[in-house]
Amino acid sequence: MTDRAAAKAALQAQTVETPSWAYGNSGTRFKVFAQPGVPRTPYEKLDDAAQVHARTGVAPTVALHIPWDRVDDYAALAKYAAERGLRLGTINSNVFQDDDYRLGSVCHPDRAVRRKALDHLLECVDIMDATGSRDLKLWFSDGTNYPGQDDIRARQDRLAEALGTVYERLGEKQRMLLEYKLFEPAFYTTDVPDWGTAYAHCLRLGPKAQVVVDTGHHAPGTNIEFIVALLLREGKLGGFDFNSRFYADDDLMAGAADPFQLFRIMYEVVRGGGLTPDVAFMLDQCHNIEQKIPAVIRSVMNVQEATAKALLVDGDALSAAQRAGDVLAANAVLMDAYNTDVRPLLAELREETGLDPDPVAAYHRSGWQQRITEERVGGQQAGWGA
Ligand code: PSV
Ligand code: MN
Ligand code: MN
Repeated sequence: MTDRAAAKAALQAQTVETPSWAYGNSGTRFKVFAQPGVPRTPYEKLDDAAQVHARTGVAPTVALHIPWDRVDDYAALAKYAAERGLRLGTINSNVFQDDDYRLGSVCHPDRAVRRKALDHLLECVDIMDATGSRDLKLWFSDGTNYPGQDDIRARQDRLAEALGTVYERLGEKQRMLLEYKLFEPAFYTTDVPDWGTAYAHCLRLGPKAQVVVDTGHHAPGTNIEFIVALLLREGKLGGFDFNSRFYADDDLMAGAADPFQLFRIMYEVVRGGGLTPDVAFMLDQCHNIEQKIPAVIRSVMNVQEATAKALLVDGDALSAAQRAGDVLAANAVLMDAYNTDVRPLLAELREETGLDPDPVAAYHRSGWQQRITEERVGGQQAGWGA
């Protein structure tokens, strides 16, 4: 038997962090299509994120990207967020958009470049102190393009040294989330290409170092839910960057390309006791051609739908079938949950908490899109595809 009331309580407690860069203009290396009304400042990104939270009720934090969201006074930015019912979330470092990083950042062969990258990471922790953020997200574009270009093992040593210094700088309640990615922009070796590499570094560092799983960062066919189950089991799953992909790191809306995969991931989260604040559920996506705010709302809803289905899996029936070795029955239990239409449950939950049951429609009715289209001229690029 599944408990609808318990499922609703869990859904009410789950929050999804939205990324500041999802609100800005973005694109591919071929073209950035500017959209009317996009934010011109980090403050305006927060205004848009507040719309997402107002409609969904479960998106109270916003991830920042430094330097894309650089401001003079981070405490003031945090105050501005609080006035809108938001908090500043994960700080994303950026050691990939500078000419100096041609051969890497913290893994670069030149000590001076490594130092520059490390200083940026340490500055990000200073910013966390000012914003009250818990997590520092580290994604490194470091790698090589040609066999022999650099020493693979020496690069791991340099990485470990930098990570160790950042780890020592973290406050009592702060964490670092190490993100892996199979390839791109490096095409031969990547210095943190997979969960195993991230896990090995995090294990050495200690409990404040955790792995973050970006759903778009694996080889096609990779069983991501297995990775999730394993990391949770080892106490090393720090969070997710949700997005969906058809080919590579497409950064499409979470749950759009493969909702079944998102369900399977969320099932392992629920199964492994990961539906807690210790696991950060973040979006990391860009909206190149679709309207941004409703796309973020839709993505949050997609995460909620996958979570709802995972919560509806009949655990007793599933383990009975598994114990009996009844393959088909076990699979049917999982598929029954996946095939449940959870939209009425979520609509009910929203109504119970004073929200419109249809967040996207409510957004379109709100007049916000018209207002920003008229008021904002010269929107800021998210940082991608320049
Ligand atoms: C680059 O692939 C990336 O999408 C990583 O996933 C980071 O999380 C994100 O950019 C922000 O730096
Ligand atoms: Mn990511
Ligand atoms: Mn990515």
